[in-house]
Amino acid sequence: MRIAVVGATGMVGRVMLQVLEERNFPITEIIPVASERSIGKTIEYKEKEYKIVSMQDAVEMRPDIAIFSAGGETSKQWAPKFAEVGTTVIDNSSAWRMDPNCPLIVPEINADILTTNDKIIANPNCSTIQLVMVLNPLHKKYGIKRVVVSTYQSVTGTGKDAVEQLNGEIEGRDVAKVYPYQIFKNALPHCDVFDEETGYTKEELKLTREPRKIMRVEEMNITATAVRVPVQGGHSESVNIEFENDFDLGEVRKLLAEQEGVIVQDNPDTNTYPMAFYSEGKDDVFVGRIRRDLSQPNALNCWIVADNLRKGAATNAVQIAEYLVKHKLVG
Ligand code: A2P
Ligand code: 11C
Repeated sequence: MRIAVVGATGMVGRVMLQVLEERNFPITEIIPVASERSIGKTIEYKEKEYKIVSMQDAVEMRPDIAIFSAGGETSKQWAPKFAEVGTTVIDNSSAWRMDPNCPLIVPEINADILTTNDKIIANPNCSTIQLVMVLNPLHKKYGIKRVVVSTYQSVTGTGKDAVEQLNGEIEGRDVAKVYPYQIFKNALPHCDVFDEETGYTKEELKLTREPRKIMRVEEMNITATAVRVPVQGGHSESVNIEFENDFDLGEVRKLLAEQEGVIVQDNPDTNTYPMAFYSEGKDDVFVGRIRRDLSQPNALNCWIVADNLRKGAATNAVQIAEYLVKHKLVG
């Protein structure tokens, strides 16, 4: 496969290259792409240096797959140009996710809908991916009625400038602010921009809309509050799930333990629960603090953590590419 990585110098792009390398993805040519200011610089892949090329040059090279992680505007403008020359785009931005013509894929859940005609495939939002990895097996068994999710999101979700803001504030350096306020020693109930009509942030709306499309359910109600915290390892989520039917806690743990890509870490006796710090660099979704909601029948609370740059972004995108190759849907 000839693979273009668009946004190769960014937070997700760098992890993308790392994940492709680790999983030994069958690559004959890697084409790193970034903004005009990075053209000519080099990027390392499997201990070799590769020159960063422009978008237009990359389109003309007609790669088999282009994995995009360079923001929504870049995707809107350039993904169709790649698709036109026959490249399959796997897009990590929010640009195409809710487009009815673009599949929104978490491979463990709905990769079976992919066909050779899908030229722009959307990778879901990071906080959505870790949520649906836990919701889906439980929905299949008990039917989910309503979900209330509150997130605690790592600064890596905003990009490299946000990590620089946090580190600068920790070290007492004068740094450019990506967030409207200091993030060190703070918690901002503000991820992505506000939607004027509803008062929710775009991140909160993604969390309410994307799971229904991925899980192919209309009737599941989700409400969300997304919060940025001074953390780098991964995103955490406090999740309350109300089911149509009653459940057995032991069976819930068993269903989650059996779900590929999910690891249950849940033992109050040993202080065992998922934590952002320990999720960093891992591809799994971790779930713990699984307990009945004592205020409501058929409901439970849990705590879900994942490395937002890996399963939340790069790993999920590479898994989609692996599925395309395995099922001969590309190239
Ligand atoms: P560059 O490093 O040249 O700015 P992050 O999300 O960590 O901030 O990274 C964003 C990524 O998207 C970077 O690789 C960045 O490249 C790339 N990028 C930003 N704007 C464009 C653009 N217009 N065309 C191509 N790549 C872009
Ligand atoms: C965050 N979830 O942590 C975002 C990052 O729609 O792909 C990814 C935004 C997106 O801020």
